[in-house]
Amino acid sequence: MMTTTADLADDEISDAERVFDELVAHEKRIEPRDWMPEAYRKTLIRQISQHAHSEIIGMQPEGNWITRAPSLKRKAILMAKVQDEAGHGLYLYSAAQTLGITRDTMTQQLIDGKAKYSSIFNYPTPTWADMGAIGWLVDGAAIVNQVPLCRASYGPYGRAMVRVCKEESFHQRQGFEILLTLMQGNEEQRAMAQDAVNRWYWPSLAMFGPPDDQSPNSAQSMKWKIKRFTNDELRQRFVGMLVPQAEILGVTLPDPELRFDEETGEYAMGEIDWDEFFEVLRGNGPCNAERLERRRTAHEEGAWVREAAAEYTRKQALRAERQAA
Ligand code: FAQ
Repeated sequence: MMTTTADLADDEISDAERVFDELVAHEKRIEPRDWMPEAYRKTLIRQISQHAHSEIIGMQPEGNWITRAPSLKRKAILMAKVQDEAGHGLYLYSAAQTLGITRDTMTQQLIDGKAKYSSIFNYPTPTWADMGAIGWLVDGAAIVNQVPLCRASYGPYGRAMVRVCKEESFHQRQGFEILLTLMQGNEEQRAMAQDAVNRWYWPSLAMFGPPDDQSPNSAQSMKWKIKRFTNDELRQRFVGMLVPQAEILGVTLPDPELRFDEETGEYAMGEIDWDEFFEVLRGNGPCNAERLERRRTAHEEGAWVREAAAEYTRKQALRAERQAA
């Protein structure tokens, strides 16, 4: 049973708040039955639902290549990967539901265009090499962002992340392997791989969110131990991971200013196009309209499945009632 602030008297709230603060301070998990500040609940619903929507919308750019994968083996792998993303969406919607929001409400917010999902999924996938670049860069960024979320203070979110990260790490390796195969191919194949890396590199850096001085949610989310690192810290970690892998692949990262700064011990990098990022967030990216339309149509076309499932549940309950009588 969920305990909300409305259930408690004022002195009980301060006791509950003290217990909450202690649990967070001692790296203990907050569970659905525990009291939590309303703002904590709201932040979690915001982040987890956006994350779930990202996984679901994120099926589309790769889904585009299932019918055109270059071999049966590649097709089977891609289908499994896209199905994994659907599974991640389901774990995440389930985690958000423990906070008192329904799946229907979240879905409605998404198809009405009122909910955010990751900027990255609003870019097109014109070539097979995009499957490699998405796996290497997008899943790579997702892992760097999500491994610390396995320690998120909210139990259902952190536990969902453990499984998600295991699967993402397989996804990343399959993307790397697609690019490696192309880079060992002919000139045209190598050019295709480099072109995909050129197009996905900057959007994958933007996935980590706005720079720290323009990230309104980071400070509070870190105090609550939902986030463990800032957006810029994780972006920096990601670039550090990519540089040696790009060398093995033989691809160039498309940032002429990228260099290791001995003094700071960090990579110095060129400026991300934040205007483009905020335009994508406002719904004006290259594929925003297409992604939402596809999701809306799929939801409408799936209405009969939801109705059939509800009817089956109703009949099962009736049968159980009759047997009990
Ligand atoms: N896109 O104050 P902050 C994947 C919004 S899963 C769109 O820094 P916060 C798997 C942010 O929501 C990818 N919006 O916010 C896969 C906020 O707006 P709001 C998704 C963004 O929450 C791979 C505002 O900007 N991963 O890739 C973005 O502290 C391949 C201000 O930002 C997650 O969701 C963005 N990139 O930090 C699937 C991970 N960045 O809500 C298929 C969990 C920021 O105030 C194929 N989420 N915004 O209106 C997080 O870690 C955090 O929510 C951040 C943002 C880091 C994304």
